Amino acid sequence: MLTKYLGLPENYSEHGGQVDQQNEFVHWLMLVLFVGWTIFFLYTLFRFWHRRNPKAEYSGVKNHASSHLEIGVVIVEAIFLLGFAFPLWAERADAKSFSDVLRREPNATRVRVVGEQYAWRYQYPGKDGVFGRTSPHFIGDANPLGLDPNDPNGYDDFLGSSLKLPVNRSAIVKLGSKDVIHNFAIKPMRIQQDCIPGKDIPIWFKPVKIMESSVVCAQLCGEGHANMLGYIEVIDANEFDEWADAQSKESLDKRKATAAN
Ligand SMILES: [Cu+2]
Repeated sequence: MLTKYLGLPENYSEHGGQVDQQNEFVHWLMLVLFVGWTIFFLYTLFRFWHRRNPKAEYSGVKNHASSHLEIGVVIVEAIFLLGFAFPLWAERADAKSFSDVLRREPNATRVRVVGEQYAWRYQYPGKDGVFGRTSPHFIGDANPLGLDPNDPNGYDDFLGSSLKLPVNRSAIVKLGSKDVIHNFAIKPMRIQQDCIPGKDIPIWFKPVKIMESSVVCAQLCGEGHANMLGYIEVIDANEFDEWADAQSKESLDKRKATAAN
């Protein structure tokens, strides 16, 4: 109920409500701490006012009320962290969660997202569902992600200039970087993860409403960081399948044409 006062963008993912709830818990705790500390501060001003205490007292506080309160705060924070935040994060990023997703939804969307100074690029695995191998050796103007032309798994892969996803289907996004550390963030999806050079880091979420929004880089990555803006589009699932099939076929046809020459 507090969340509507936090100025959060509308949520478009299945798990987003839990993130907002967590956010709300933390804000309630902060509110309690703020009010508590303010009351304590005012009390101290009054209690130790110099006119009431012309002579300094050296023995200090003798009861343990403050220690008990501090321990109480630590316990509440531990519950938030261990009971809510860790499980929520594990559900997004643990190795087991991906096999669970694929068991539930064998047709889950899979995309590889690569950050570079200062753009996002998207590789789809195509009809076979397997990403082609990539290597920095093959990176060039016509091959920005360095797809290995000799890997058959990559023949039907295609690149997207925006992140297109079907609605109501889980999306497993594998994140990487070509240069420095970036951070893939889609606020309306309540999803965010660092992209680290040399690593493939997967994360998953399920868009539940048709939408268009931005993919932003949430890690200061250089002078063009503020312009590192991508585009996400969640569309009807049939429309997505048609689009993906057509793109995949186009890649295969192109491949056949080059092979024939
Ligand atoms: Cu960046």
